[in-house]
Amino acid sequence: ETYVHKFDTPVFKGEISIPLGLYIDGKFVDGANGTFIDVINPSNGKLITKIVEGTPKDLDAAVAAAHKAFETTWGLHTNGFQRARLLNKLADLMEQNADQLAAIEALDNGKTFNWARTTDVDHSIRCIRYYAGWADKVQGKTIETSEAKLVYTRHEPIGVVGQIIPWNFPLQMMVWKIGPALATGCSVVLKPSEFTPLSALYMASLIDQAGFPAGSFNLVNGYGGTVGQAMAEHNGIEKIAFTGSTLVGRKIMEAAAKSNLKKVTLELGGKSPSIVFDDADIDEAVKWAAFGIYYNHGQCCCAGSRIYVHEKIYDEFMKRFTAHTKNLKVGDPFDPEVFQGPQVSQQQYDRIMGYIKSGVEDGATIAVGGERAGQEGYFIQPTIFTNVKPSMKIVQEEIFGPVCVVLKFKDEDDIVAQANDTIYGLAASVYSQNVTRALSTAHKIRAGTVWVNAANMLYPQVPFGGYKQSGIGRELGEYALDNYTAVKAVQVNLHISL
Ligand code: TXE
Repeated sequence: ETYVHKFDTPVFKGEISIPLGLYIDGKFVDGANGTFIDVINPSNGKLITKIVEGTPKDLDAAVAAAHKAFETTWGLHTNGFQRARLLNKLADLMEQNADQLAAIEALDNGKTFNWARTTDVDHSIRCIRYYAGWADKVQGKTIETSEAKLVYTRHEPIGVVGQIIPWNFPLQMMVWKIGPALATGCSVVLKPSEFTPLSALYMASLIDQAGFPAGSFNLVNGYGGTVGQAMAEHNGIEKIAFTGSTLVGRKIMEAAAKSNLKKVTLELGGKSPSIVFDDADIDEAVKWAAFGIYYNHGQCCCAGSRIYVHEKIYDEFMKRFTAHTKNLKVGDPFDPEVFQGPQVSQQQYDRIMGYIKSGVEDGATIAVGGERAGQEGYFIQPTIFTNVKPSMKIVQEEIFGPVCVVLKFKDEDDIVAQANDTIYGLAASVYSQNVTRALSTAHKIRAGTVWVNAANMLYPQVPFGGYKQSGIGRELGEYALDNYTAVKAVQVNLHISL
């Protein structure tokens, strides 16, 4: 069964067919329970369509198909050149359907078509090509021990991997996960977020067209508490990769520990600081700090949600930052003038509004925003809090919306301690024209990424991941290949007597 959506918007016109089933063993199929999940349009709160709901029984079928492929047509039964060709074919198909992918993201997630097209989709195509490039370059080493021995390592695909992704970058999170897994020859079982399944389903149809062997890639839609949990507990899954909340990340590790000790990588929450020194280019700092927090409606794990500004430039920064924030247009994701669309769901809308309320109750000042935008859908005004104390919930906890706190600092030595005063460690930004100050600060920050005079810049070749409770392991770059390979040492006795 497929759903055909007719788009008639200023930026995209046309019909897109999206399969609604689970994708198991090279076929779109129904779920074992015959139940469905509503897919809601965040711009108006209305039903778009219903997708097939997967169950743990369907997951078993997907894992069995993945094993069969791994042992017959995939895994060590392919070579890197063949896998590279398939991934490049997939990238070609994504390129041919780039507008379609962007339109689906705008419809289902609420991000704007233009941003989706120029960031999510372009980045995703590059990411698949990047891992296509690695497919025939995954290699071990020979290691000298003695003249009587030959010792070498093989980096073998780890096996069947489970991948659970969130709703904030549905397409990008999918390619970050499947790119290195398929490049190394692992078989994949993917669970998209129940809130944003459509681009993954469309991608499954492109993967099918590209000609990947049946069972090498499988998709099981479903809720986190059922299919997601069953995946984390599954004895037939060798490795699990998860992006989502820190709360669920803990559950995944626990389930992995209690079942088969599957390998775990986690990409979790953040409360990333932006530090604006008094020698920063203020206009640039305003532009990037705003992009750092408001891009993707604040729904970025690396969002720069705590902004620390040196007291000497605080007033000037605030003047320009509030003006910039008020100018951001919130509305229809298909309107080319719009910067910010709706939040993804009613749950997220309620959560963010709850944080705004808590900030007010704790005595912080709303400098800009703080309200719903529009009459329907899940739109929230970009919001700045000032007069905040480090102990407040809005300073400590991840809000995951277009809401930031701005704090004044004076002491350069103390600012690093303040920036590091968080359970998270995903990212940070430093704004300064002084290279020594900027880089020495960057080195002292406990985070997996530090941007200098920039924010939210991601490249497929640059590793991304968290310190502290922001996660375990690194995605992207060469580093991600390690997540999907097991190292085998082969020791050969050459029977040479010395
Ligand atoms: O995330 P969940 P939610 C943070 C952000 C957000 C909060 C809550 O702060 O406000 O999390 O969002 C699957 N076993 N991030 O509740 O539940 C679920 O189906 C296995 C940051 O939507 O973590 C979905 O596919 N899987 C984050 C995925 O986990 C389970 C992005 C993420 O959903 C599961 C998203 C379980 N028991 C939210 N329960 C980031 N790092 O970018 C749920 N899931």
